[in-house]
Amino acid sequence: MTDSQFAIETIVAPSTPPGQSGLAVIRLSGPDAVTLTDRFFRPKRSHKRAAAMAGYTMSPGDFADIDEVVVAVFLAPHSFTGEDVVEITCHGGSAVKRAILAALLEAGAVIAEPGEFSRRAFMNGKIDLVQAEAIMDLIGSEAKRQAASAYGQLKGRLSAEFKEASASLYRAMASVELMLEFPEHEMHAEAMAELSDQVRSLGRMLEHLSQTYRRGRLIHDGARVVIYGEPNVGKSSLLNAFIGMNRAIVTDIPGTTRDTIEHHLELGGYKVIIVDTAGVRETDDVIEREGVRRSEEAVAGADIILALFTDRPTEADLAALRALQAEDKGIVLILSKDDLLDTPGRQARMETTLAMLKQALPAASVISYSAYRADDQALLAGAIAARLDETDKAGASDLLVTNVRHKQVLVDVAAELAEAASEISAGLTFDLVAVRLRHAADRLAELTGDDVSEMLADTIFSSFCVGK
Ligand SMILES: Nc1nc2c(ncn2[C@@H]2O[C@H](COP(=O)(O)OP(=O)(O)O)[C@@H](O)[C@H]2O)c(=O)[nH]1
Ligand SMILES: [Mg+2]
Repeated sequence: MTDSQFAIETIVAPSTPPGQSGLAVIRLSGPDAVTLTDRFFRPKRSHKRAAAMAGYTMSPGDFADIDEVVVAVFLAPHSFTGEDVVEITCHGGSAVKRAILAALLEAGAVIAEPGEFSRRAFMNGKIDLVQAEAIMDLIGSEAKRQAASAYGQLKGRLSAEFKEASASLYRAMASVELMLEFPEHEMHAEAMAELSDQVRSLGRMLEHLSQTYRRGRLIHDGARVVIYGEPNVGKSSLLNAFIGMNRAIVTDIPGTTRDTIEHHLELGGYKVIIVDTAGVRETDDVIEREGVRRSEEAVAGADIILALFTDRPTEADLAALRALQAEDKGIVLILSKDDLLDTPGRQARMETTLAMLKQALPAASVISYSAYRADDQALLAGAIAARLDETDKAGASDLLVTNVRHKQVLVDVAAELAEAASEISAGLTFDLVAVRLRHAADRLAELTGDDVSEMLADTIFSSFCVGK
């Protein structure tokens, strides 16, 4: 075995996206990060070598005098990866970026794999897996609440909760191991009951945490707001007016919209995916029928449904909406094309419809709407935001599970602990209980990566982007 097999390579990658930008950052991490930087950049003024935030021009050579850069140096272990890290901020033209990267690669740096900087941070114990995933979530955040939740996880709040659960599980395991080790030291019925309670309540705690995923998903993945109603009621016009651009084709021909159209926006700090659908009706047209099928699929996956009507909804319409409400979907009823009515007509319609809806769908909001009135867009935004707040407030904890991987582990471990608690109560042999608890502890450790398998780490890090 040679030394080189153990040598840690110095990795390099652009941390900013490809293409032109004002500035770009090229990041190095590893033992040669500083010497490589020293080789290619010279101090602008009196600096002797790379130092945090010193100004540099490129050294004479093939790419002499093509740019001025700023170099930030973070010496090990006080860096993101725990290794020496250098961030070179240059102008964001492709020629400059290419020249710098080529020089560093030629001199022995290797191009970083996707997620390799974070992977090194994980390997060097700077962050755990939950925090590594939070970094990717923060980078992908489109809305304020989404970013705040990811940042909370990056700061380690969720990891701390997971670690506390592990510690508590290890304590229970210790009691069981003791029993196995010293069978003659029989446990009193009282102590057995206490152990069973301890395991059961830990299981419940983890189950509750897994249930925050409902809200966590809403914040992390975004709320799906689906526009629903018969053809020609004004669904596509609502989408266009609401997002302020002509995204969907609008005509007076029923069945114009065939496919579902999605648009992302931020509303009240939430990420919202608004979905226009073909709507629902019986049709012989093959394409429209597929559109109707997709509309139904969109409705099934909706968090909030904007149900459009130009007439009073029928009993069948209301029954369908009630069924959707029973599935925990927020309903906003929209009386569309309001501008077509004169004031008395509108008033009469609103009054009777409202009375009817209050009875039929007490929890739904109702708004009278026109795609042609600017004020109505704010009204609609307010109605959607209120629904989102309601869903978001449904849980008491402000600690949210936003990652489906975490949720699945919590559900599995909670079930296993419930089982173990029953086994302890039933007086089953401790060998069985010990195996079950150990398995639960292994699963729980997967969360933070305390005992993570190579495969799991590979799966997680390979979805990262280059330069992070
Ligand atoms: N007066 C009026 N007409 C509207 C309004 N919204 C849509 N329309 C018209 O209704 C027709 C159908 O609109 P569209 O948005 O394509 O309906 P969709 O089939 O539900 O998507 C078009 O001719 C629109 O111009 C509105 O708020 N007021
Ligand atoms: Mg349409």
